Amino acid sequence: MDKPKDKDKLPDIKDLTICESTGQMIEKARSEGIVLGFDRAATMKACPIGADSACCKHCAMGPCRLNSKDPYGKVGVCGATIDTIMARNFGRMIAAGGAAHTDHGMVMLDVFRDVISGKITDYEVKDTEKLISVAESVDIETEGKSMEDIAKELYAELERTYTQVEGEIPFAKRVPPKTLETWRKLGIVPRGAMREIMEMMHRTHMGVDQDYKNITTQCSRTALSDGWGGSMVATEISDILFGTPVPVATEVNMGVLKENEVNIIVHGHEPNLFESMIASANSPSLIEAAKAAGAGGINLVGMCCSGLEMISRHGIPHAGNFSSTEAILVTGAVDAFAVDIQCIQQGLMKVAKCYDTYMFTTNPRCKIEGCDHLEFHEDKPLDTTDEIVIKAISRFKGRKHPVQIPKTKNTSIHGFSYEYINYMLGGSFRGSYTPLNDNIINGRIRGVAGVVGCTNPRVKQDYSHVELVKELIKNDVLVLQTGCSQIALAKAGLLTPEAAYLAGDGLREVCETVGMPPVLGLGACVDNSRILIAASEMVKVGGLGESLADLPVAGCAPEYMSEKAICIGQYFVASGVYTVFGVTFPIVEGTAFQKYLFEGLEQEGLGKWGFAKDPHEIAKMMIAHIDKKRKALGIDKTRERKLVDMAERRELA
Ligand code: NFS
Ligand code: SF4
Repeated sequence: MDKPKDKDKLPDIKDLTICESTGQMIEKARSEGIVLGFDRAATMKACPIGADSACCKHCAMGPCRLNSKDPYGKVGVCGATIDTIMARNFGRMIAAGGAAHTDHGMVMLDVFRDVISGKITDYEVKDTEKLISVAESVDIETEGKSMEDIAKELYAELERTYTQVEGEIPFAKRVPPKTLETWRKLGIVPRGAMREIMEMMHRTHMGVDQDYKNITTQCSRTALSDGWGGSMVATEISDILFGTPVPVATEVNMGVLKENEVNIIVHGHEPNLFESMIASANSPSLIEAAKAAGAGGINLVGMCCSGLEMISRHGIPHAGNFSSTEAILVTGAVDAFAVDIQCIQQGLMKVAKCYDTYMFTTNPRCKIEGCDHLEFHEDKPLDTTDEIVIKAISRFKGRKHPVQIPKTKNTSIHGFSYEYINYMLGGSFRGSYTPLNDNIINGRIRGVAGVVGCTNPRVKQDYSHVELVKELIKNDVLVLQTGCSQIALAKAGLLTPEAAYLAGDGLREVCETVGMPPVLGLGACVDNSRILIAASEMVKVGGLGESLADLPVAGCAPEYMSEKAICIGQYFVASGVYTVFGVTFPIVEGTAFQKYLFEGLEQEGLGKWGFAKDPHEIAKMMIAHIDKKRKALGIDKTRERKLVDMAERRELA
């Protein structure tokens, strides 16, 4: 086991996380000589040139490193300028991030096809209402047709999301007309994701596209093929197969582990594995086996994004976000840890070994050297998931490590799908986003913010998420959440209706009337597509402009770390949303490419990027943007009047 070099030099735990449970486990790990990502981050100093994206290794004439202090003082051996180098790197991040989401979405579509053809029998079309509404949204005639025929037609149509060589992807039909018009003008309506990602990789090869603006155009097109393509298909098909979420109260944090039960954690991104784990964990014979081994039962718990899908659909407890995945193994209480794809740190394996936790990779795309691989097949899913439960029971029976489970757990509510928000606001007979628009227009709600994305051990875990969201709701901004960010806020207790007391007067009034939290959990990272659909509905309902770019909304990933997050950021920007990132931004400040991303795109009718490290600064930027949009819509007046207090009134007189 690699020992931390000098224990005294390691950062203070209170600077690493605001999550008490994770902090306790970092401390325990240190005392046992186990190194977690938090401490690796402290000893692995980030390369400053790489952090600024000022280097290129696209060919063997390089690698070339430019100087971020004097970005135009040098060019690469081929003559590539700083703007070309940064734009190409950015484009490749988007290609990789988009590939991850779209490959996942394509797998969901594969499963859907095999379910409707009868090849897969363990899953079924659970939500026929959703099947019909998705089919109709892409202009499939549903009147008088059987579910099977609708499903087959929908499959054929959605396959184009990936494979279409020419023309627009199916969900382009959901884009507000004015926004779509802008995309057409700029040439960024995506074809199939495979084509866009391929072209992105081609154009960023040595000696191809060397005009940062032209590269950025393909960045937008590729990213949109994820947001309105791969990710959206992943969300919609998951809902069709496993049910559209409705709000459910559950528990989050490490305290959901149970000392006297067989604890199984699933961490990853595809709901398929997890859905079958639920079946196995509820199998009477396996529960019997667990009891025979002396356990009170089988405790199935989620982490990261697939955990978020399960929390939303089934109320399965959630143990923590990305930065807590290694730390939770240090409890010694985890009997099996099953992973599928994405955000699975290689370091997990080593920690799992230290505590004799059975760790399994299950997807052929994601194996880890030295880790047991139990491949998951959707046509015989229980073969794998039963085996995981059996292994977990055997580890429980032979537990050799003292168990130390942090006590904290928090109640929170998740599962605010686009459809549920519609119902919640409008009532069952006339579900509608009109009340939301009305409350934005009358100023009770100032605007809407999406706060999403990863946690990153380079910054204090959860801190920026929580500070940012608190400030937003205090200023009457309704917050929508996906991904690891949602768990940060759930642990802080903000995903409950009671948290409305932290909101500004206007937002609080709306929350109390509807009985909703001021912070709504929408699901996993692919479920950012739900935010796009909700925003499109706001445009359609009217009164807030004609395109997505007119809406008083903003987005943020305050602790991002992955290429997927960059791709999400770009598709929000290309959709018309001001999107602010924290931690670091892969760019040299003051360059033409930076100006283009941070200002130029907005002038073309899209959204724009922003960057700041401090959550309060981020809040200020987002609120200023929301106010700017309100002003442009002519709805700022109502709000200003509301803010004038007696003292100011006297002054005016
Ligand atoms: Ni999304 Fe980041 Fe990973 Fe999910 Fe969590 S880290 S970009 S939230 S688990 S993908
Ligand atoms: Fe250097 Fe140009 Fe090769 Fe990049 S493509 S490594 S900048 S020579």
